[in-house]
Amino acid sequence: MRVMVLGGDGFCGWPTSLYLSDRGHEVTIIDNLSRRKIDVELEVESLTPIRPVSERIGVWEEVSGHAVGFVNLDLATEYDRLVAVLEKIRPEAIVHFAEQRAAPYSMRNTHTKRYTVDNNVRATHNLLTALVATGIDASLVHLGTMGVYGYGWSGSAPIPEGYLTVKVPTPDGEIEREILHPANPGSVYHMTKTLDQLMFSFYAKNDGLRITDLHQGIVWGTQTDQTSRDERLINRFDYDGDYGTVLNRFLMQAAIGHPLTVHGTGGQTRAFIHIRDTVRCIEIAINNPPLAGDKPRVLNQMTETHRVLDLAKMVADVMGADIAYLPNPRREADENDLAVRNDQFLALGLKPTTLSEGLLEEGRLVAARYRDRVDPSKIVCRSVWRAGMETADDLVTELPAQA
Ligand code: NAD
Ligand code: USQ
Repeated sequence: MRVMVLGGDGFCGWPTSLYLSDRGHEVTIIDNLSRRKIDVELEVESLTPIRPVSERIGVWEEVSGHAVGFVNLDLATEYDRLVAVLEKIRPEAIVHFAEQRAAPYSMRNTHTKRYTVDNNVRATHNLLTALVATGIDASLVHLGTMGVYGYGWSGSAPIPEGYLTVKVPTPDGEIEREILHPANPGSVYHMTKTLDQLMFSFYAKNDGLRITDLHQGIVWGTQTDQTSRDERLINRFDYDGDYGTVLNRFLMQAAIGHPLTVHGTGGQTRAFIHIRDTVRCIEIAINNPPLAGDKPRVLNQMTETHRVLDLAKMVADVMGADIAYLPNPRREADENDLAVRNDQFLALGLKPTTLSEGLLEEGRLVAARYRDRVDPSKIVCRSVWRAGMETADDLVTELPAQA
């Protein structure tokens, strides 16, 4: 298939591009490199030394024999170029990762709130209108988030895949309707994903676009079979307080001898998926598109749920770290239950990679190898959900000596 990977230079997009390329798909990456620019703005770098995009694409061709295309294009602001690229490539599938994806960054200040909405909503809408305008019948696979549902809204009832069947009282008795699960975002970033869902719903209904929305949990891990073929293909690993996600942060913290930064009591339960499963799920999704006229297909892309404190304890046990309980910079429940259905991916053949000591060890090795690249002043999360909320001071000021 000819596949366009929007956001293909990012943490999920890069390994997905290589995986699809390895599987024989003709891949073109579209990316405006905004994520790399945000690193410059935040004065932080990926823990792993990612190479410039043209170099990593060149190395991939060298080691695999497969060419991957690249177009530097801003989906949110360069609509005419987007149309021209779509007309040139005429993709059969489009994978859309290209959004500002950090909840803390989206809450950092007024500018980042506005940027996140402007970037994400316009990027998605430009893509949808460009598909309609060009008449290109590509199936669209979008990366959404488990966070559109909120966490624990339905108590112990498992979160369904996108839609909820409700009973509507009418003068003639109750009727049943299937509705999008109520949106319950916990950050400006998560809010943009709920807005995406409405746009998908409209364009599927009005224009017959074929859309799959993958409600993905927190991705952890770093490398895939493809990115580990050459050090210059290494995937990014975010560890800082805005972009680092919880399990990868704990692995990095344990590897450098930093206490594990649990927010509040650590009673938050979240859904997780390993990066190796992310790339497989994307291929499953592009191979199983909905039909024109169908409502967007929603799949929960996660394999397991864990409480933050349980993860911290597991990492502390395996790797020998202390746990620090820090003031939570987010407005979120101290504790929540979370049960999630993921029947569709399982039925389509996903064999879940679940948390294991082996994979934690892989994370530790990556983190230990590049520990000298860590800036300890970037570890504590300081983007607060409301002005005046308390945050912790740095827990260490210098990189602890190697154990
Ligand atoms: P990332 O920031 O590493 O990658 C996103 C890529 O999109 C970056 O390379 C960035 O430069 C590009 N991009 C952003 N805006 C763009 C625009 N306007 N035009 C062109 N390119 C643009 O993020 P990620 O972790 O790879 O996440 C990818 C997608 O998956 C996101 O949409 C995110 O919401 C979703 N997701 C991620 C996770 C996770 O844990 N990382 C979990 C669930 C869902
Ligand atoms: N947390 C800690 N300590 C830390 C970092 C985080 O206790 O050092 C806690 C947070 O308070 C939160 C939980 O861990 O309760 C998860 O935080 P996170 O930063 O790992 O994940 P989140 O902000 O939810 O965002 C990530 C991705 C986002 C994706 C989302 C999927 O950045 O793109 O949409 O995971 S989900 O969480 O399922 O909605």
